[in-house]
Amino acid sequence: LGSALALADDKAADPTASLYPGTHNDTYGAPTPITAERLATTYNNYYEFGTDKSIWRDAQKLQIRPWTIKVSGMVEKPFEIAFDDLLAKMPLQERVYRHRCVETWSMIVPWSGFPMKSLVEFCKPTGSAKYVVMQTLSKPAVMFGQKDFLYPWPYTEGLAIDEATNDLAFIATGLYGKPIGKQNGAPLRLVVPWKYGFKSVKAIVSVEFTDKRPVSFWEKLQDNEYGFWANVNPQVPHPRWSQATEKPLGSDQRIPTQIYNGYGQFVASLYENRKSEKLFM
Ligand code: MTE
Ligand code: W
Repeated sequence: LGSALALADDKAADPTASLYPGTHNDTYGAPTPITAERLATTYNNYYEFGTDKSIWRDAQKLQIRPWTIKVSGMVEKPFEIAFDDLLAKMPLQERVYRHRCVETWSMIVPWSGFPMKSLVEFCKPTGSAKYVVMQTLSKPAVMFGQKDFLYPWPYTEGLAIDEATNDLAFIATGLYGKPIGKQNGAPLRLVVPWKYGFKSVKAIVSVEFTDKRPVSFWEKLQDNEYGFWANVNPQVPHPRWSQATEKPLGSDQRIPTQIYNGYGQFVASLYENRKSEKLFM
């Protein structure tokens, strides 16, 4: 009973719960079948809490209020903003997206949040900014995975500005019509559904604009296996496994993987002038 009460308190204490799910937007499709909530919230990749999929309990120890996001680099004026203040300024929407992990599992989930484009505009980058870099909180006392010095913490990911301002790029603050759970990246995480899941950095505390392409977490660790662009392509195998098919969470049948994870009509044009790059790993 004690823990049930604590859980209820936690929910009641979330000052943003009534905002969800936000306005439903199916401009980018309404894929089915939606993955069971229990699966999407108990099978996670979040190396800060360990390398297996069952980190959801440990992730509950993370404190997400207060939460500050620092905006820096090539912007008109660097600033910090509290998550709740940012959320109040952003147009909340719900979008159902496919998600494809580089390890070949996949899911279809209803995210709530706002376009990354709205965040970029709010940050007021200068004309010379070419990339946006996002980092996860650093808190080894709770995120005990960060004590493992073999990894280049904090988790870092980046997008080219034209990717970040493509309307498909999303910042998720909710999932299944509620504030997003800690295991899925609370209070805010990136969602770029045409790329492998590792690009979608969780628990963001900093947004930096730069003219130099950043080196992301997995790229730093193993650049021959995980590149910067990481667009989904069934025809380009990972060096150690095929990317031709995927296993939806909760299903025992593999299905074909689609180029750009099925979002080519919205994003393929971003790469017209980048054909010489390693776009698909
Ligand atoms: N973000 C951080 N900070 N740490 C991580 O380990 N894993 C990534 C991405 N974002 C990861 C992260 C990977 S590989 C995937 S597939 C997705 O988160 C998983 O998101 P989910 O747990 O919400 O399904
Ligand atoms: W992944």
